[in-house]
Amino acid sequence: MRIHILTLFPNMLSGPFSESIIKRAVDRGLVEIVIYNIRDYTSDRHHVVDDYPFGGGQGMVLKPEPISAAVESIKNEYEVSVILLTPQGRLFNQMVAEELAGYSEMILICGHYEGVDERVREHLVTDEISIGDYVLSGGELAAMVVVDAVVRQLPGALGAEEAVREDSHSSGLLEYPQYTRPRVFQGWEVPQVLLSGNHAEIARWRREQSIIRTLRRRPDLLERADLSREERMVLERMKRGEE
Ligand code: 9D3
Repeated sequence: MRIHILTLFPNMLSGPFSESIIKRAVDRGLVEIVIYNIRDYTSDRHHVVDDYPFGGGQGMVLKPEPISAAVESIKNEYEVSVILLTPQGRLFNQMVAEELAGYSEMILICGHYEGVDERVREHLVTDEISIGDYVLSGGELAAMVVVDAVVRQLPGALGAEEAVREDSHSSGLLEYPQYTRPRVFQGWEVPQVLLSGNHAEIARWRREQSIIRTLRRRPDLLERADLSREERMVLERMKRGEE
């Protein structure tokens, strides 16, 4: 997979991609990440990337020419998805990450300022993504989130053990509480069941903790969670108990 990132702040992006799982995926040749400074695609003497909005109003708008020139320089004989990171895009989630992981090449455009000239959206962009309902200063952090979530989906990006763990956690429930040594820290004890050596009981306790935690914190996840008939029944009883 090849990911091209267009930004006005290329320095924001280089660091995170040189660490951890993404670095390993790059080193293994699973993904190539290329960063472009939109300013390098201006053709005027002062390298202007933004301008005042037609019709007036606050803030600046990113001009279409440099973004178009950058996109056109990247496009090749293959189909390339052009994704604008914007608060107005569709909400990013694991399903979208899996969808993007199936692409062989994509361009991520990081917006900034008050926005991007609408003609970029209309004629160059094939998809728009937001990473959540909060205001960021630009699309760079959003691009990093998208790249991280997509790259770890690529076959071979995770170690064998990590991949197996991912699998066993795809139940749609929140994770159970984890503990490590010491057994008592500042008088705070580890739940007795985890020290019992009874693996069946430990598995049962963890499952129950996952369900309770999901009910309390993310009840929206329960509808689609992978629960047995018996667990559904227990859940209904717990719900009624909370009312
Ligand atoms: C004045 C109205 N603002 C929209 C709420 C304008 C505006 C704010 C922040 C326009 C762009 C931005 C910069 N943010 C992004 O480019 C961005 C973003 C975000 O702010 N939140 C969640 N996902 C994303 S993806 C790109």
